Amino acid sequence: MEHTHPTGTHSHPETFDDVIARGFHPTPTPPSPEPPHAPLTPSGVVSPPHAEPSAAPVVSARQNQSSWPEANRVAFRNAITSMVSSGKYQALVAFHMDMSHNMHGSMGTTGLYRFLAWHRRYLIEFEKALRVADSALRPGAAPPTVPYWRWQDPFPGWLADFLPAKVPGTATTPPPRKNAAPPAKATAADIDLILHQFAIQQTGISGQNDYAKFTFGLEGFGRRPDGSSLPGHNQGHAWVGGIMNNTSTSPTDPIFWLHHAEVDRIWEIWRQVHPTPAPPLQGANRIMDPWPESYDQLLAPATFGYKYDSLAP
Ligand SMILES: [Cu+2]
Repeated sequence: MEHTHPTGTHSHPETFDDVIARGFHPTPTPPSPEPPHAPLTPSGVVSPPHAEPSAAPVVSARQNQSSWPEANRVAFRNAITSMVSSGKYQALVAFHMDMSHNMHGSMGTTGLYRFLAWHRRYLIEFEKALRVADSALRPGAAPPTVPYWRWQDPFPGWLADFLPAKVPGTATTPPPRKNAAPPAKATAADIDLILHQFAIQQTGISGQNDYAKFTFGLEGFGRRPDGSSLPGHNQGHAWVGGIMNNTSTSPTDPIFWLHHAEVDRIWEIWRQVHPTPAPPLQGANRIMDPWPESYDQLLAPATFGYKYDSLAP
């Protein structure tokens, strides 16, 4: 079956409900292309990608949205509203609409393997833009981070009705959120299964390793021991509904960033215990385009200025 990945302006956009119904289908591993755009120094030596300032970055803790003070919530909303006004927000959404980045398991095996690192790098890009917008509004204030939304918690009430960006390609306001099953979103017991019983997952990939089994469950393709669907990331998108259910334009909803911060945090919780398993990505597939960092370079959040205030599920 041909899988299509229509854009948000398509009359039948692919939804996360569609992805959940279709399930994961492994695809043959493509040949290993050379990494594109390898920056060369005059001596021909590959330079470190994405040269950072030599000073160590300030490392800020991403926090649980439910315990965020009102001042942070106001600052976060104001910064996003400012990014929408400047067009920066829509430019960020456009990265996710470019399916050539191959960053979801709905696209096949390579997408499954790229899902976590690609979205980590995407959140870093968002957080940088958030800091720029906030520093213009609140000069000298502590740099904001993206908070995380634990899936077992209710939808963050402080983001209710906050949908400042229009649907890409149209001038329309996004449809309202559903914030209800079906599908159910993950419970604490489901997150425990994702973290601790990942070994039961059957990806269908030959030679699947622990990384494949873990990310398969976290992205939302997994099964509980009783055979029922194990809710993860995909189900969170579909549960929120509205534009969050659109596989292409979902970052239009600001909850996207908090939802993916939780994906990233759960990955980090798992990775502390399982530091070795890695996706068998080769060549350019290991580079999280359109950014220059490889999978391996994205394994140290502090390098990118963040950590989590808690690694408790
Ligand atoms: Cu997502």
